[in-house]
Amino acid sequence: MLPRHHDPIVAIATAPGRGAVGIVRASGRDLAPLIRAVCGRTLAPRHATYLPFIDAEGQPIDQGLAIHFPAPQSYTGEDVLELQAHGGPVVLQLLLARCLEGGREIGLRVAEPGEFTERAYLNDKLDLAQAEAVSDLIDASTEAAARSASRSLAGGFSAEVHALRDALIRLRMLVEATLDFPEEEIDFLQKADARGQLARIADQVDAVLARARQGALLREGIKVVIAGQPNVGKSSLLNTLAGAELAIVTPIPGTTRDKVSETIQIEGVPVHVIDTAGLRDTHDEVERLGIARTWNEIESADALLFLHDLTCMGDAAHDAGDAAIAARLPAALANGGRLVHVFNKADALAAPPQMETGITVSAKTGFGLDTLRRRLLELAGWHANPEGLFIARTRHVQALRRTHEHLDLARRQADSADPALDLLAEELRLAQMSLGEITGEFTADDLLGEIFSRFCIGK
Ligand SMILES: Nc1nc2c(ncn2[C@@H]2O[C@H](COP(=O)(O)OP(=O)(O)O)[C@@H](O)[C@H]2O)c(=O)[nH]1
Ligand SMILES: [Mg+2]
Repeated sequence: MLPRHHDPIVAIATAPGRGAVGIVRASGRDLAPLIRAVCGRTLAPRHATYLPFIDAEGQPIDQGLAIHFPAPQSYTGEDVLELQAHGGPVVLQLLLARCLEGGREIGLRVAEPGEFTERAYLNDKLDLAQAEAVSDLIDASTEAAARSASRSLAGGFSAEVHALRDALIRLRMLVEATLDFPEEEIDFLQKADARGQLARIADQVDAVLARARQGALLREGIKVVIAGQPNVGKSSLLNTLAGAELAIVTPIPGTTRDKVSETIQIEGVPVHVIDTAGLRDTHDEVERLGIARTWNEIESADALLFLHDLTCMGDAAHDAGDAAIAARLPAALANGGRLVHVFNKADALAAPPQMETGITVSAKTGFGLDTLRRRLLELAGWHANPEGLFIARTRHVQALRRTHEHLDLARRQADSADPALDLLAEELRLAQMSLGEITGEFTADDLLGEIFSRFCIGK
């Protein structure tokens, strides 16, 4: 444990700004001196006591509830003090300053982002996947993401990882015991059905991996960029998808100069939709900068909606404009972004054509948008029912992939004509290490620092 993990810490736990109630929270090995200084008395464990919070002269700063959670029955596993005051920024700053003053003798300092949860993790109150779920729950942008984060926090994901780990440990014990009795090596693979066990574990890893991938999608969502020539209806499409007038719509080409973005949800999956400046040759300096940004956005998109205007198709200038964009797309989508052609303004034609190469829509009437939404989910690889899903991160998906790779190598040994049990044992050990990274059993300190630094302060 790093030395900083011994300091008592304090922070405002509620969001900045005004609110009915604001909370200052402290955690440390022994907070008795702090409690005496700020509350002027001792507190019954886990009881809310209404009292004045006092300054150094004994004058009240505010009146509120104080709760003492003695170690180890607290969020962090240490002594925790929670002060619920009125939620004004000045009151809370005063209270924070008073805590720092009253806690000087015990070395109280302001907490860094995620430090409370980091302590909960270090004191075995939560494993790493659960600690990450705390932050994912706070950051959840859709209801489905919030519910899955809550499931991960309750230990749903960790339980599946632990079941895999336990199966791996049993197999490892078998393999390593056999290593100690080399004369039995040949029998071992048959007798203990080591191949069958390996195959079953590998299948389970694949199943968890598939669910984790869906969970990561629920957390991270996908980035969809709408691009095309000016006036084809890009801003209208964003507005219709979002159900709000976010971007300015006019018949004047070149209206949108900066990107406008909105996160919408499709079946609970967050979809970050970005409207961009229309792509054309222009001498307007501001518009040119906007167009350069459009191309940057396209390069990092998971999906690009290349919007065409059905009412202009066949017009030579318009078709040349579309062709010029199309020529640049392969390079811009080199990072794997998927291209979807979308033909807009179907409502303006008596008989809108069914375009085989893409989806026909009307941003004005909403025609075709359900098909478009389904296509986006399909491109993202979403095929889950958010019920029962747990939230996951790219980090977890990668760890499961590595587990899968080590199991593959182990199976190759087991299946070879002359299996080397020591190599098999080593691959199983590596597979278990990769799994352990998810729950934090084997996780480097710098990765921990990186994970917790992305939390908000006071959590
Ligand atoms: N009839 C019809 N007009 C549309 C549709 N979508 C956009 N427009 C019109 O096309 C013009 C340009 O729209 P806008 O969304 O600003 O296009 P952008 O330049 O690509 O962002 C506006 O006059 C819109 O009202 C549509 O689906 N049907
Ligand atoms: Mg626009």
